[in-house]
Amino acid sequence: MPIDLPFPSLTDHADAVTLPAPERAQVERIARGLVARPPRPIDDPVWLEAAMTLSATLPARLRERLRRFRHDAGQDGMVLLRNLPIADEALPPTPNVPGSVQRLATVPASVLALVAFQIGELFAFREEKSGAMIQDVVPVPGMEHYQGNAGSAALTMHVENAFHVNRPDYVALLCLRNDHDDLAGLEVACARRALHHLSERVRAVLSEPRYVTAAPASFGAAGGAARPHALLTGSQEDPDVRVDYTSTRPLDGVAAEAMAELGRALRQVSRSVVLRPGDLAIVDNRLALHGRSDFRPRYDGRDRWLQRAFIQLDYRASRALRPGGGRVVHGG
Ligand SMILES: O=C(O)CCC(=O)C(=O)O
Ligand SMILES: [Fe+2]
Repeated sequence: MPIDLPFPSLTDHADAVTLPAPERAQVERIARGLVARPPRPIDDPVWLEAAMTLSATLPARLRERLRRFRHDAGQDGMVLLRNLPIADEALPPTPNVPGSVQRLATVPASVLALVAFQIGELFAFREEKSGAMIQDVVPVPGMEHYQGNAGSAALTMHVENAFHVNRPDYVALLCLRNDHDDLAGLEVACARRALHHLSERVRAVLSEPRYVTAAPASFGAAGGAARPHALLTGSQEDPDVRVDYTSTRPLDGVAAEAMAELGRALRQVSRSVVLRPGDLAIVDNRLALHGRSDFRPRYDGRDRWLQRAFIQLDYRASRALRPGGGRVVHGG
């Protein structure tokens, strides 16, 4: 006999959940309350604490869905929440400067923080986007070919901050605007699906410390010397993955072949999701890589605009790199 729940589960189509209107309205009320309540600077510990507290008042069915996702990110290693409130009637022009972040609370930034706090701890890196908790992912003029989120050429598949010992467990991307042509696809490729396309021999090579991943230039000397690591770790039948197809380097020819095989397998199982305004993709950064297809920005204030947050489960694990117990990881 199934146990009676006080509420029905949100209907789930594979890994996408569309928030019903009453839930959307409830999320919007909470977010607006958070915007109205001083202080408004997002990175102020008082604001972050209020966001954490209010996240407990999100609709029960949404919290249940997030709880299940945290337990198991499924075969795709991601969940897509649709129809979140982003106050689009009040949306300013898409920012177009490098390093753009959200400093003051807005409805979308609050929604992102509220959801993030129901999964784990919101955190950021001092060396990236000035350590802001809510960051803009926007195309920047002159950076079209940059291998980072300011670019608009295809962004190669990566585990976020793969070089870092305290890399995010989850990357959350909330869409405020899509590109003019509805072309930009968030690509997500999960190791769980890719594994079936790899031979035992290749998996064995990928499980050995035959690779190094460099820190991005922005991390500078703080990145330290890259230590050899495996691309697949943990359970042999359900491993974690750690690779960035721009900054991970194999240490020998056999390792290089295996890494290329993994790349082919990941491409075979990769899903492209064209995010619509109000869509929030949360990618399990231990199980899945992500990237982005190319698109054509116009720099007219209506370009593609995502807001991004990083989430960590074991907050204690990064304590040594978070001076004063704050949410910003220093160096690595
Ligand atoms: O633009 C995107 O869809 C993803 C960009 C990205 O990889 C990131 O912001 O971490
Ligand atoms: Fe990324």
